[in-house]
Amino acid sequence: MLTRLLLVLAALLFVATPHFTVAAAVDDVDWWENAALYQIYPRSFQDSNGDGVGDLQGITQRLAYLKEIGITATWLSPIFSSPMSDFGYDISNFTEVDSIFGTLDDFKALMVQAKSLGLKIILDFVPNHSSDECEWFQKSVNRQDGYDEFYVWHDGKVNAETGEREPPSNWVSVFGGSQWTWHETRQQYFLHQFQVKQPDLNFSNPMVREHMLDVLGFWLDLGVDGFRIDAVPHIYEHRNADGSYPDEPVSGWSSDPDSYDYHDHIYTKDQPDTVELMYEWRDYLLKYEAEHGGETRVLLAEAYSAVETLSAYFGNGTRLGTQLPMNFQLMYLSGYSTARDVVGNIDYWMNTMWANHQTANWVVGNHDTERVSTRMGAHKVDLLNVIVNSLPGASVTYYGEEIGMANVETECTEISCDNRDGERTPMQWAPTKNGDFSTAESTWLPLSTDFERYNVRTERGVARSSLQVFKGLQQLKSSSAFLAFKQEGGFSYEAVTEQVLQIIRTNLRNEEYRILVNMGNKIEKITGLSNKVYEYILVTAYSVHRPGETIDLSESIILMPYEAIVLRWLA
Ligand SMILES: *[C@@H]1O[C@H](CO)[C@@H](O)[C@H](O)[C@H]1NC(C)=O
Ligand SMILES: *[C@@H]1O[C@H](CO)[C@@H](O)[C@H](O)[C@H]1NC(C)=O
Ligand SMILES: *[C@@H]1O[C@H](CO)[C@@H](O)[C@H](O)[C@H]1NC(C)=O
Ligand SMILES: CC(=O)N[C@H]1CO[C@H](CO)[C@@H](O)[C@@H]1O
Ligand SMILES: [Ca+2]
Ligand SMILES: [Ca+2]
Repeated sequence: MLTRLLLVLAALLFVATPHFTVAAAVDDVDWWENAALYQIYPRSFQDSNGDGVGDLQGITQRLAYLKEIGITATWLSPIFSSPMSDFGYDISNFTEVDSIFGTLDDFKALMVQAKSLGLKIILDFVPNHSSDECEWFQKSVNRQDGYDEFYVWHDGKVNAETGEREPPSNWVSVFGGSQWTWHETRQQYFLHQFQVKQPDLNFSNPMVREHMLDVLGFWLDLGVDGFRIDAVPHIYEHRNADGSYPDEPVSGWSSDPDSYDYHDHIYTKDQPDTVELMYEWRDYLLKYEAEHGGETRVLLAEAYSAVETLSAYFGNGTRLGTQLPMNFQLMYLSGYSTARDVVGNIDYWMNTMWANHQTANWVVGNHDTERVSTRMGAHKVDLLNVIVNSLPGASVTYYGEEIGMANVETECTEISCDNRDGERTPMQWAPTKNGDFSTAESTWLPLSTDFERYNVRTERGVARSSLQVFKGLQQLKSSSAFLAFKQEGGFSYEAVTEQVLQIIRTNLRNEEYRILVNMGNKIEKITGLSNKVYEYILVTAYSVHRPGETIDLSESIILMPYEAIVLRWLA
């Protein structure tokens, strides 16, 4: 019903609107609104010096590949100086490149190559905490002038019964255990929402905020196109007027008092000041743009928060905030999710974010989440890639998802023992030694055992491989009908059966694409989708059709299990 209404509106607009507004409408889409974003985990993309760990020169060598597959911008997980206790999410110097990744000159060379290819570079920005080895923390420990209140320190409280000192509150860290750790030198507790080696900065301190703006400025001056802000909901904590910290209530989701899920995080997540901070950072970027020119600089925000909170991050009518509060809804799908489930997860975002701000982005995975192949099954990888690249807005691909990489079973080593290692293994470039990731004898994490089948070089030569499907999708994503999503009736989506998702993309030039995705393991026969004749233009491995074949949708269409196709109306 909704579909039909939108199509009728589109048809009406086509009649009533002269052609020049078409161009104007398409041009109204700023680069980030429809971007194909790609996350690189630098340790695992390409090793250039044979030490078994990826690095900046390696990324530079591989930038042409990103261009080949149609990427607009890539964001790099942290490349900054770090003791690597959380692989770079524990930063000891925010304006220095860690030697394992190379030098600042390597980064400058990367920027030059990216600019010459027309690729945008986005850096990870980790404001919530620094490493305990950061000079700022050392100064704070020693109460040096100006740094005394840089972090969140507290004396703790004395237990009336035992007379012993206890942490200021019952807060549990994201990785388990108390958020408060006693510091012998300073004789106070410090707060850490993540690891002990990641003390939280005090964002109520204007000096901290200023230092962080300087960090943004440092990298902007080197030409970066924006930042992806880590762990946004954790930046502020609630503090009572008397300086004490309130306990968090039990959530009922976990029986282990040391696990993060044990409490409802009403005082340590999504505090109101966070929204204001997003506006402050965006203002800084806007000022930078006004002074230096060039294209829009973006802020992506990592926030596992309710969509209403994300909506406030985006802006409120008078203030602008982060352009891309990341949407993880499609990451929550499982192997059992039906097309109707998918629509529910899409609705959750669209009903608020699209309705209020006409903005959307779709994340498939990241370095904290099992890969699609493992989470949903190898036969669902292409389906997810089709869905995120067919919906309006920006798509966010985690490296390797375009070739269908799966999680790898890893064992603890001296270098790493993290339950997230399985989705952080080396990129699979070719069916040769170490997948052409490194010339080392061994790599920091092992290669997948099936890299000889799932790798870039092999998939380049196989029609309908995940890589070929992904490339085809990027071509469509940058075409006129897929860019016209802000126009009335520019898109629609619905579950036409329990298992079949349909997405329609149109523009005012009367072009129309229909994307059909069969999430189920049964053959589906569908009638009444349309009364027009279409051409198959993109097919996945499970399809029995070829591009160029036609189909009359006034009759019926048959979809094989796990088949996804893109049809174009032959007007
Ligand atoms: C970070 O490194 C730069 C360059 O080595 C140095 O000038 C600066 O003082 C360092 N900053 C901190 C906070 O350690
Ligand atoms: C954070 O900094 C502000 C401003 O310097 C200060 O008023 C506040 O007490 C500090 N908070 C903590 C927990 O130290
Ligand atoms: C938007 O947010 C700013 C800063 O928090 C606030 O001052 C302003 O009143 C808000 N505007 C609206 C329309 O809510
Ligand atoms: C997805 C993501 O970036 N997660 C990171 C959030 O922040 C913590 C602490 O900085 C990291 O450990 C996660 O990897
Ligand atoms: Ca290396
Ligand atoms: Ca914090």
